[in-house]
Amino acid sequence: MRKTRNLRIAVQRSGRLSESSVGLLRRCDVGFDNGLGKLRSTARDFPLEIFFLRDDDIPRYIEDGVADVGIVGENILEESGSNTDIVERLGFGKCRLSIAVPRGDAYTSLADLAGKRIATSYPNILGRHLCQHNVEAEIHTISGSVEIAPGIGLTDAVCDLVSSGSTLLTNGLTEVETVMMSEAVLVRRRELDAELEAIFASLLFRIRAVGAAARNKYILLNAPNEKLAEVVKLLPGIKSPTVMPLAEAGWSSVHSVIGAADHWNIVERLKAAGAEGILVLSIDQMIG
Ligand code: PRT
Ligand code: ZN
Repeated sequence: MRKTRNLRIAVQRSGRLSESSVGLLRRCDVGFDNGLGKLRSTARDFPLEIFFLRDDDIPRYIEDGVADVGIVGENILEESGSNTDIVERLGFGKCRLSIAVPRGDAYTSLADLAGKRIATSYPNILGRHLCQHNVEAEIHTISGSVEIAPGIGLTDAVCDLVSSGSTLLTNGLTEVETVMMSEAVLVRRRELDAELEAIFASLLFRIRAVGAAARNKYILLNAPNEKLAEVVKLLPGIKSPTVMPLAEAGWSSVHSVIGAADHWNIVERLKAAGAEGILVLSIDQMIG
């Protein structure tokens, strides 16, 4: 009997995307061992092999056919110029690639950087951005601690990833321009044979179900029947809320799914509308 092949997925070994990438696969019920220092692992209950790599290497590994799919920051993908396809935005590792200048320096537009020196680990993205705006500047490519470059007199500005902004702040820099927004994405090699394509479709089905679950909450509540119409109006549900009579006459139990982003707002309005015993639960997987 022919052994089923494994789809090979590349994830970051250790860094900002590692925990969420591994967590996502685990929430898809893909069980594997990722002990410290492990470079690859075979899933126990899904035809998947996981490669743990440096994030910068992931696009190349996929393009070269060493891995089939991967989880990587859009910033890395864009910088690599790789022709892998983004299949899904994953909602973690959110940041932006921004230009920053020393606090107090006059800045009105990108044109102010003409002839200036800019330190970055993203020379390709920055180069394209400057070119699009017809600005010629000198790009200094450095691989780490970009934010110290102006302070030590190496450059006039930086172009680096920002999330909270505290690194820029502590280094006396002000963000003046967003070059790109980024988050972790699921990417794939264009050409997959039928067998791998089918495995990928199953994995994607699970990833989407986990993603949808994370964006929603399951809500249960009791409401007196005379308030039911008002309560139900606040609850869209997947199709519409489930309403069932309680053992106590005159009361109903209402079940529904609501967006996680503003669920507190809805809960407050439900309470004000007469709902009682409101329970809000996390969802593991949600298939529309
Ligand atoms: O070893 P390996 O090469 O795999 O890892 P790495 O050190 O190159 O990458 P890592 O783990 O730092 O980041 C992996 C990915 O996380 C990046 O490619 C981005 O897609 C994403 N990400 C999200 C970030 C940030 N947020 C982020 N804030 N990557 C880096 N930073 C750095 C930034 O460079 C700066 O030094 O954090 C600092 C700024 O953070 P704030 O919060 O002070 O603004
Ligand atoms: Zn890296």
